[in-house]
Amino acid sequence: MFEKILIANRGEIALRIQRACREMGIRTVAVHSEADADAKYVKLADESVCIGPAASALSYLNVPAIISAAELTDSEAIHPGYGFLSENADFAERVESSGFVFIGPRPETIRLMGDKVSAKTAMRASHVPCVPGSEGALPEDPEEIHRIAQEIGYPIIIKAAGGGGGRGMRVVHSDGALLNAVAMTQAEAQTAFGNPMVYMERYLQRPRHIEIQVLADEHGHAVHLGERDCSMQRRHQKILEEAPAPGLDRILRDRIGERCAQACRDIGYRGAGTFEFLYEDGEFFFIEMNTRVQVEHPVTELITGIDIVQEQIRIAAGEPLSFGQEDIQFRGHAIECRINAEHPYSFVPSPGRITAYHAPGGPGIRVDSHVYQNYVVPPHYDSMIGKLLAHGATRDQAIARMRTALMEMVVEGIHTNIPLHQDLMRDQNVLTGGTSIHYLEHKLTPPSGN
Ligand code: MV4
Repeated sequence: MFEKILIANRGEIALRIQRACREMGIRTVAVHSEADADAKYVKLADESVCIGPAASALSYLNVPAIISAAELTDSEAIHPGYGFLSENADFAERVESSGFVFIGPRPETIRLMGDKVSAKTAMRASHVPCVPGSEGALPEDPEEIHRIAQEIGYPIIIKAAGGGGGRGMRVVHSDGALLNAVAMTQAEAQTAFGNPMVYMERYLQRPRHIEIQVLADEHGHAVHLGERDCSMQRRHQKILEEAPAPGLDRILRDRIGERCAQACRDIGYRGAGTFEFLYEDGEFFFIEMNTRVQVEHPVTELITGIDIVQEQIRIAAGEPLSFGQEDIQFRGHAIECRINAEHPYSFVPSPGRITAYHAPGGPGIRVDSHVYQNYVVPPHYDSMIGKLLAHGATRDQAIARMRTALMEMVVEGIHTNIPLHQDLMRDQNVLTGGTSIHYLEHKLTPPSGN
């Protein structure tokens, strides 16, 4: 096992990784920007290195500075967390060529999944069900493009191969709008991702967003840890996640989960990963794969009892998975509320000093947060200040525990979205479960006129 790991991230996930390391007897190195110099998790790390000014481009995305910090501190491995450099294949390559272990998949795998066209081709080859669409990237011939769209049937969606997470997409409702939409998406893709390649899919109008968590080791073993329902989102920012997905049949979950695990074996996947699906009318459609640990990983940890970050570290150290699919049991229900420093209904960021803070507790409650009283939320990064989780024997119990926890939680001095979460935990459609990806934006849109 490693003796020392460098954590190339900030905030709650930096603390989460640090906790996993401490439990495993591994020393930690925190790297931080000037804006995070006084953060408590930086002081809690065994060592810390300042890697640049507040702006992410000059610090958390500063590859030479991070590699130098690893050399300076004699670290053996680098955990990238989520966001920042976590899905950057060039970074993973630089980490490995500098003699460190990258805690994540091989660079080639990150590259394969980073290109959404090659990701889909690989998944189709492994019999993972995909959204019906073009076989690979769109051809140049306008007639061909029209023919593919006709075959799929409108509405269709044009997506950039270099996009993902909601960037570089355009819905098209008719033949007349098709070629212009393709040209516009290509131009945007060239500018945003340096890759003009686009592909086409049938546009699903009211899907849920359900993802499957997997773990795979370097010895050909792969398991799935079930699904998470992440449909509650606004502008591609998830705000609440849960596991299992309400109303999803167990047999269907095991079948799609096993397909994902088999795909991992087929492509020689290594580490933790997430298969993203759209789910509509009882069918799963693969859209993308994420090759990092995700913000919402704790809901899966709560229902399986498996520490996903520790497993990432063990896999990176070359250990075989210590359990098989038959050892994994799903117990109860877990919900995660992302607590953001923002106005609850306008979503305007609200950085600044937290003047009073009290974290909730009690049976089934988990808080993953790096903040505390007098902590100053910096304005330079995303607004998530922590995650509040509730686990219960049933979904109703998890919701009841979440309501109490939201009531107990105190964050003063800044605005947070806690009132929105309190509202959602009493929303009849949320209580029923199974709302689509459009539900939150629909709920927040005031009824117009008459
Ligand atoms: C789609 C779709 C409907 N049909 N693809 C947005 C994020 C990116 N990961 C894929 N996205 C979508 N792809 C087809 N064929 C609708 C979305 C989508 C969405 C997906 C997941 C979560 C939130 C979303 C919000 C808007 C659109």
